[in-house]
Amino acid sequence: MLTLYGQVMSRAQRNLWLLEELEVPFEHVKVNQNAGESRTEEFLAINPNGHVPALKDGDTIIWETIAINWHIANQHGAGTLWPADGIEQALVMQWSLWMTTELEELLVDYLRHAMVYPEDKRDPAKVEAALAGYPVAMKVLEDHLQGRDYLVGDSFTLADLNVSSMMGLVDVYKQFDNSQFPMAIAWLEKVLGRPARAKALART
Ligand SMILES: N[C@@H](CCC(=O)N[C@@H](CS)C(=O)NCC(=O)O)C(=O)O
Repeated sequence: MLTLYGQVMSRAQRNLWLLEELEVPFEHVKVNQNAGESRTEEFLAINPNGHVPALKDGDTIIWETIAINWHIANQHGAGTLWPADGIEQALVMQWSLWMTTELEELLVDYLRHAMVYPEDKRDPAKVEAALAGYPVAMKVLEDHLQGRDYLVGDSFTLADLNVSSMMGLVDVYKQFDNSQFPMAIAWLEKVLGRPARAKALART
């Protein structure tokens, strides 16, 4: 039995959505990072970085959302969400890492400094940087999605899930000007509408 640590209103949403897509049974421990629960001695023994999520599979503990999803998809999604073809596997990883390196920090900075942090802790420079960086990354997505329904191949894969889940977290993408990105937004709203994501969101 797998154990997933992390509440749905965190990056753990990425893993919860995948587990629901693949209908994998798991125990859900709703560690609340906002209440300091990812920094307890007990949780630091699970993830020494003090972050959620983490996954326990037997004696193995895995952290980092992309690595967790890679493991789950390899074990339970081979030939579906995890493509059989080696080139497509590389492209799934390309898009997953693209999100974490090109867009994710910028979205998180925006969330923190425009929405979550109290006024006196907000840094307007972070908001400015996010507003400047968002269209640059989104143009890459928009250009790639011309004539395509999904990021890799012609069906929904782990690439679509890993990229869209972070943009869908509290609908952060709606905070930006998306008028130049119709294909990307149509793709995003299609994949975020999947029933398995709704099941993950219900795990509050
Ligand atoms: N790169 C990591 C980031 C994990 C992360 O920063 N998690 C946040 C929640 S989304 C967290 O635990 N924050 C609380 C803390 O660091 O104390 C991943 O993708 O798993």
